[in-house]
Amino acid sequence: MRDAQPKTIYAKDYRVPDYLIEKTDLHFTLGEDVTLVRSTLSIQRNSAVNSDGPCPLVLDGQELSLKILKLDGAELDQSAYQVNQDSLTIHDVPEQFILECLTEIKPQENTSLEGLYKSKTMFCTQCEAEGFRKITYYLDRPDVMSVYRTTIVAEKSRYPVLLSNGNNIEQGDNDDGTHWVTWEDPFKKPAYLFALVAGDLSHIEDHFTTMNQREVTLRIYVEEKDIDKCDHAMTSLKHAMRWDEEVYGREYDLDIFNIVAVDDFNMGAMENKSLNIFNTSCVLAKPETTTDMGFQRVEAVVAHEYFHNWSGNRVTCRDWFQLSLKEGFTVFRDAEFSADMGSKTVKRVEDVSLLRTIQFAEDAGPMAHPVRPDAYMEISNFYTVTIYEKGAEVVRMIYNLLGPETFRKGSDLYFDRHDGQAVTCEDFVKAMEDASGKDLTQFRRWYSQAGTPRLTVTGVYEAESERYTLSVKQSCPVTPGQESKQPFHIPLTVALLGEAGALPLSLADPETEDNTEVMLDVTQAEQNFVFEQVKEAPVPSLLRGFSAPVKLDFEYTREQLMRIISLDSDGFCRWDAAQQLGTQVIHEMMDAGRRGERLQVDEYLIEAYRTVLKDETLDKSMVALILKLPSEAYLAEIADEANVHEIFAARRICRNQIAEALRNELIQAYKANKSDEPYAANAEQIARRDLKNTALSYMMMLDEDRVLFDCNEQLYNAKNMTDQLAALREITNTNYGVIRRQALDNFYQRWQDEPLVVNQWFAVQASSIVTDTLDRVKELMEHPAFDIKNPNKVRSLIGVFCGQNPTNFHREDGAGYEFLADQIIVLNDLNPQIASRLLTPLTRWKKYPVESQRLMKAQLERIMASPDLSKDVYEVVSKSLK
Ligand code: B3K
Ligand code: ZN
Repeated sequence: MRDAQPKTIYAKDYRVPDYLIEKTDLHFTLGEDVTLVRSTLSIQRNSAVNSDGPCPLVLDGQELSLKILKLDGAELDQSAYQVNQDSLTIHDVPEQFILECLTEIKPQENTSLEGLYKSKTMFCTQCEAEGFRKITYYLDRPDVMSVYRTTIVAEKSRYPVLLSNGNNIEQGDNDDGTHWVTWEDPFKKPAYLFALVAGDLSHIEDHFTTMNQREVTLRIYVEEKDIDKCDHAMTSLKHAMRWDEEVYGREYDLDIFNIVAVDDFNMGAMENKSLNIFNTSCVLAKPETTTDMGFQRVEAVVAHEYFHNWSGNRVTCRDWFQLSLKEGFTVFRDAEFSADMGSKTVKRVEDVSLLRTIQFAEDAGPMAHPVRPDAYMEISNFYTVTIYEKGAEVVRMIYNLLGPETFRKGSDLYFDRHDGQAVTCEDFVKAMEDASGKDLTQFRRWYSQAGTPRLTVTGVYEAESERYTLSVKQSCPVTPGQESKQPFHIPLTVALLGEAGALPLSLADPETEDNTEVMLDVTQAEQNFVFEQVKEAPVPSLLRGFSAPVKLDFEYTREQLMRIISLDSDGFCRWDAAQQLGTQVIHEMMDAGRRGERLQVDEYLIEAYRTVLKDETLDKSMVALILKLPSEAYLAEIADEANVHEIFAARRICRNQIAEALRNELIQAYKANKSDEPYAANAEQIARRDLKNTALSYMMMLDEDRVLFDCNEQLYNAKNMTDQLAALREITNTNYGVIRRQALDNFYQRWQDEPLVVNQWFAVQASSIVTDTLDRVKELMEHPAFDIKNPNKVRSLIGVFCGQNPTNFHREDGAGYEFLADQIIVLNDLNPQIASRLLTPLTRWKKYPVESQRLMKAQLERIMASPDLSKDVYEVVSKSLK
């Protein structure tokens, strides 16, 4: 292990900083071997700390080589300070002083992609959460906010573009072939929002006039070869800027907003003040090379990072335990934005799907943590679906509890009250409480209790008294460190469906227009809700819009589910009812398989799908959503013991029988949704392509030459990447070795110069169901286009194989597990953040049959025993083995 015993940091130990840094002046000399960083910091004692005695100054710093240290102009003697692995301590300092520090760093050798590093030929930074300490000695914590002035010196021919936060205030050329630029950011910010970029970049430029008529210059910097892939990001940025003004009243606050695309990046993007740095995968898009999902991702991530300018930058986090304060809120904001830009229902279904598979699994695993964690060893491990997606659901529940207008008052109050401050989740809830007068005391448990609550609901109809009673029980499983849970405040939105549609509800608020829907406040372990004057036996439509991040059990009959699918006005509930129907059917097939009987799909499901396929009044996106069976990942998540092979087999046979029974309808849907119109990433076209490709995917189960021909034709003639990749995915899943090989080779030949498309090519192969996929993945790791130092490549090949190919990853011989452990051990040295993220599938070992458990655990133990484990990997492995 690198650090003898990684320390656990506890939220309860938070103390305000002893010192503050008023001004930060940075001077970078970028070199091909070393980079020199001169920092000049105006430091003073924090008046908020009540102590008179002397207090050493402890600055964070890692992997720095200290050259000079001066206090108020005088160089410090070595006896005046102490340097160790993680810090620089100056024993005795005055109340107020200037500290000058010269350090040397080696960005070229920095493969962790944290701090200052090189991505291909350009320099770039990633400082969140604790990367700034790899640049210079500093108080690298978000509650120390400073004004930055940054000068960058670099060779002009190699690095014509030099960028940092704020405004470019001065620049010039030197005689030695270098040039320099000075940037000044007028807004105080924590070090994690610092950014620097130097490279040979091209840009597109546009302008935005804010609601108060301020002109903002918008630029997107990319490599010259990608300049034709920036328009969508620029349009998305302008939409996001307008949306934030209209929906939240938030205006942009500087004259310039820059986005830079880099190839080597640990996550999607980073919201550095006025200089957002993006993974190329989240900014570049054009129809020929980018799928519909890719277009949507660019729009969402551009918006997300932009929205951080208020929810994150203007108002930031006091400490990293508050991470969801900015991330949960910003994800909620970007989800609402995407819903407004495209299809609301599809966006909601996608988000709920992700939550119910990935986040619920995290909540049930060894790394489960509350939305506001109490402790961590390595904060990078806490950029999780719980902090982001569950955090967004918590904000959404507040939104639903308060209603849109009051929520807006709450957010206005929050931004006004805390502008320029580093605050806590509690401050956010308090602002919402103060603005609404609503008591959120019990609601706050969503921030402190981990685990997914379960609601068990039953309904009783008494015809004589026309009364319908819903009984709701809530519980929440034990999670690491939390043995017992107190009841949550759960907003449960319901409707009652009669034969012809939703019934009026006695419990509905008389002031709202819609008297067919009501939000019930579930606050106790057991609670009854009585509806009066219910004229017929209803089918309850529960958790409408997925009103809370919970698991809900209600024993629906198939007829009841069908009523929801056919007439519920809530898109989420219709989709969910279809998922429940699919789940019931697949479970029955699995039971039959265990009894040694033939697996036969229930006619009822086929008829339901037939009705949906024929219904011309239905939205195409809804048809496509309903036709998709519950995913293997979801079926595994809801199982007590996940038998992935059984799930895979039952689901596949189910798909096969559906395809045979609905052959004509599917072919009809496929043909009817082909189109020659020019590509647009709008909701209507996306829905049509989705339906067409969902139909194709079923048709390919038929094993008919004609279908294979159509699929090949789509692969070779499609004018957009969505259709091409859908066809390639199908062919890659077939057993026709020659056709498969040919299709993959051709695809690579065609797209070899487009790294993002090559990543998709890796991913399609890594997710293939053919049985020799692991061998192919190993072979691809030797492919010239693969690079283990590039996180996108690692995610596309290793990540997809281990995380999205259950049958092959869980091979019975354990070779999948061994392969992953091998990669973790290599990546642990190169890039600990990526290594630790990749570990996730192994951490879930307790979920699988006992023989798999043994094999998975053995690999975790092997990783644990390997030398020099990073904090990142150590934390995840040690918690998993507990
Ligand atoms: N705030 C960054 C995430 C940084 C992750 C650091 N390990 C991107 C985002 O959420 O917008
Ligand atoms: Zn974010």
